Amino acid sequence: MTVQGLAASRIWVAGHRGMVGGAVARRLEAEGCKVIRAGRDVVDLVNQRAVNVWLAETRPDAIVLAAAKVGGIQANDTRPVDFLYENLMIEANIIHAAHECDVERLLFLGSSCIYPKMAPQPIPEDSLLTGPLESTNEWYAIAKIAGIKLVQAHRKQYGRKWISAMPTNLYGPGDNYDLQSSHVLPALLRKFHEAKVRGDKEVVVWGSGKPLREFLHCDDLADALVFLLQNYDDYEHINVGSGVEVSIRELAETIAEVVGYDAELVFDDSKPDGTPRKLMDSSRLHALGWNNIRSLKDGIRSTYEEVLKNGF
Ligand code: GFB
Repeated sequence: MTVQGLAASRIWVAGHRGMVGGAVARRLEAEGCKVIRAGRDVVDLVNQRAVNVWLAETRPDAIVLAAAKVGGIQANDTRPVDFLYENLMIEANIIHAAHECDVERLLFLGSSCIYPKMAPQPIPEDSLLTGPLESTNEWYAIAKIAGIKLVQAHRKQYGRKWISAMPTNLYGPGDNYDLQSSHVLPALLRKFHEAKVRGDKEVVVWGSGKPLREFLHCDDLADALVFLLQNYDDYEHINVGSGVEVSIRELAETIAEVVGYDAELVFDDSKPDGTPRKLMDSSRLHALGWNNIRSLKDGIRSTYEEVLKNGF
């Protein structure tokens, strides 16, 4: 049984098929860990009994809980049951089974949307539960807040050395490029690429283009998470952001530059803007000694290269 420096530990990455889980699995393998992967055909994460049985047989040293139902603003806004129910079930089942099986370390992943819509900016960890949530993603946010609390409850009642990290808006290889359910960065990358291929004069951007967002490459997140598994053991969740925010209009302009196509931006105000601003205060993480962040343009460039090679 090992975990301390992580090397040679057996770590279950729940959600390895997703963008974040995939990045975490790659990063842990580079650290010398044995990564355990289990697809839906092996264990159904919304079924408590199935998770209990599988985990009791598998007995990992640690779990990175990256499995979740995720999506962009429209998916969140139109499928509240999926985002609330599935996420509650997945996290509760895994966390409960981890306790039953006495798993030493667990890292739960949340999201920056857990914070109040009008939280102070940059958003410190202690602004959690200080005000109303943004309505387009309150379902997902409530599920993720419950996950943080479940981890804290296990620390408090059973002394578990389990932690939670809250990443900002993410992008990178393995992202979802479906234009209805994706997040803004992959959506605009695809829209600009297809506009270039077709020679379109316009690209449609949802909302006003004014909301501000912070973006982090999933490989940078994975690096931060490995750092946290090695260096962080605290009751409070911890923010993981890049510290750089851009407006959606600026994001579209940067993507246009990377793709190399100058189309007119048409703003579709029938689509929601969501939270006006969502910049996280990641100073606690930086004070611990992690600050390994690539620039947004470099990250978009390598992501675009990847989709040109492997397709959307
Ligand atoms: O990335 P996104 O879907 O999610 O949208 P959130 C961010 C902003 O980009 C919104 C605008 O103001 C969108 O209206 N936008 C412009 C677009 N064009 C597009 C487009 O083509 N597609 C998309 N998707 N957006 C999500 C939450 O919020 O962030 C989740 O719903 C989660 O719960 C995730 O927390 C990180 O940043 O608004």
